[in-house]
Formats: sequence, C-alpha cells, structure tokens
Amino acid sequence: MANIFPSRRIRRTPFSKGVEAAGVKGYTVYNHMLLATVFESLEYDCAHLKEHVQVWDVSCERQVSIKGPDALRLLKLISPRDMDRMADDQCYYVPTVDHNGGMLNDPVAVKLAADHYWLSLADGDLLQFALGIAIARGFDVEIVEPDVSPLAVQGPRADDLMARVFGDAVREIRFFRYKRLAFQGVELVVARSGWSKQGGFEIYVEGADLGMPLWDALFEAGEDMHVRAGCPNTIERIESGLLSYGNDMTRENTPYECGLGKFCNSPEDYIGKAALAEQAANGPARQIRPLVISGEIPPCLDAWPLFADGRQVGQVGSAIFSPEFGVNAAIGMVDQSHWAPGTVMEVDTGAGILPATVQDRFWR
Ligand code: THG
Repeated sequence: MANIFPSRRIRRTPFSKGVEAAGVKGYTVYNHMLLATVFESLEYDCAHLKEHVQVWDVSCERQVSIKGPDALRLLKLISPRDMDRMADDQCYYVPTVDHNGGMLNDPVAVKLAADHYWLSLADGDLLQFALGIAIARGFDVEIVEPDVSPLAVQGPRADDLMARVFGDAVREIRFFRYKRLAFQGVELVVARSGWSKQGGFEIYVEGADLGMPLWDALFEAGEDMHVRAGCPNTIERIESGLLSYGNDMTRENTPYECGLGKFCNSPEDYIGKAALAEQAANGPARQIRPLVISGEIPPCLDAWPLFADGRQVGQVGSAIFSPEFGVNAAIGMVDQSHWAPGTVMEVDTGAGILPATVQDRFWR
C-alpha cells in the first residue's frame, strides 16, 4: 500500500515525538488521529507485551465530555447500560446504538462526577450524535472534546512500573475503577483498563503539555523492566476476543449480535430500546464467534464472506496468525444455523477459499 499523506487533518498526539523516537513502523488513523500499529513486528510486539510492560499512545481514544445538570439524562438516552448502578469511581463499557439498535460506537464511559462523564470513544464521531440529541431535547449540558489523551500501560509488569511513577496506590485500583493520582502536581484519572488482556492501566492525560514528561518518566522508571513503546496489538486482541468497531461490527449490527447483550440492562427508554426488544427477548439471529481458518491467509482488509450449504452464512471481520496458539485466529459474525462450536464453513479470503471452524471460546 502507498503511504498516507500526512497533514494537520490527521492529528498528531501529545506523545507523537516519543512514538517516533521509539521507531514506530506503521500507523492507522482513528478518530482523525494517528494510532501506531507496529513497532518491531506484530509478532515481536505481541510476545513482548505478554512478558514485560509497554506504554501505548492511545490518544485517539478521544473523550466526549458531557457536563451539566442534564448529563445523566443524556447518557441514559444514549446508553443501553443501566447508568444508575455506576459507582463514583467506575468505568463502564457501553455499546451505544441508533434508533434501529445499530451499533454507533462502543466507548468506555468514565464517571467523573454526578454531572460529568467522559465517553472514551472507539473510531466514530459520537460527539455529533450526543450533541444532536442534546440540542433537539434542549438539555442543559456542555459537550466538548477536551484536551485529554489516554496513555495505556499494559503487560504483566504494569503494576510495578506504574507504582514507581504514581506510587503503590495504583495496586489497589480495581478492574474498570479509577483513582485520581498526581503526576508533577497534576491529578490525573488512572484506571485499571486497556485494550489487551495482559492487565494494566490507562492514564487520562489532561493537558498536552504533560504528555512527553509523563512518557519520559515511564521509560526512565522502567529501564530495568524492558519497557517498550507499544500499541494495541492485532494478534493479542483477536486472541482475547476484544472487538474492534468498524472491523468486527458496524452500524449493521446490534449489541446482541456483538455478544454485548449483558451490557443492555437499562430500565430507561433509551434510543433504540424498542428496536432491540425482539433480540432482548429471543436473542439475535447471528452473533460474533471465534473461528480458526486453516491454511495461509492474507491480511484481512475487507469482510470475508463465510459460505456453507451453497449460501452465505456470515462473514469474517478480523483474522491473523497467532504464533502462541499456532492457528489463524479470526472473529466472525455467524448465522445461528452455523454458529455451534465445531461447525465448519468456507471462507473466501480473496486469495483463496479456506475452511473456517467455529471455536468454543476465544483464546483468553
Ligand atoms: N479504553 C478506553 N477507551 C477505548 C478503548 C479502551 N475506546 C476505544 C475502544 N477501546 C472501545 N472498545 C472497547 C472494547 C473492549 C473493552 C474496552 C473498550 C474491554 N472489554 C473487556 C472485555 O471484553 O473483556 C471488559 C469489559 C467489561 O467487563 O466491562 O476492556 O480500551 N479508555
């Protein structure tokens, strides 16, 4: 593929200088912003992540800040998840849907105060959806994209590295909870979360000026821990079954199809609830499944159709060879008729038709 021409419109981040100095080899664009995809190689980066600790510039997980007397009212309209149960220090994975129940985004919501929330976005312009609803309903809220850039620290040594920079208090942070901890006198939200299953934290860095000082402090503190710059790793996240909006699911899919029905427990009349009622009662007709594809696969750049019994029965949205498990691991959306574990279909990769077998579960 040819290079993407860089410009102001493809936004850099507060950590871009550090990412470049660390030898980034590939980028994608996510929320109109640079997101690194590879440093050494996908395989090397993945193995290192599983053994040591990495610092990830995930600034592209942009925040939609919703603040004001009607903040919770607005959230209850755009969230299928019961927001009343959310603790003051909690983060919630929240599939958000349109009036047809189609997925618009799958952000992490962070409760900063009873009248102030952040939605930490996947790739999509959810701010405009929230703003449109707020204006149409005359809600008293301020909706902005603040100068907040998440920096993730992921891997088995994440607790040890973070403790050196933020103190031992980080060790007490529970999964999807946060504490406000100081760096250079500025209190930052530090949550136990991140887009890997290797454990770790996300620091919501408020103020771009703090970016490189924090980046440098983490690398200095982690010198003897083999700390490296990393990024969400395609191999690790497919093995882990972490869904990628735009790849594994789009507005064509409901949260039930994405296996996110457990996050649709709101008693409120949220947007899309009526459209989802049928699936809430009877389940979806197709759903996300882990698959193994036999043979040599090319990079998955388009949805690959799945065929069986002479018809299409689903599609694959992500696929990659897993060195740890020795298989091509894939994430597919599969019709109920063919989603049982062990079912074999044929997948058209564009470079050949290969067998694809439904798995019991993801790899971790
Ligand atoms: N962290 C933050 N913002 C984000 C992401 C993140 N925005 C973009 C993207 N990732 C949003 N999508 C996801 C998908 C999965 C998870 C988080 C965000 C995730 N899921 C866990 C799981 O599936 O096991 C836990 C879900 C739960 O139990 O609540 O972590 O990573 N800030």
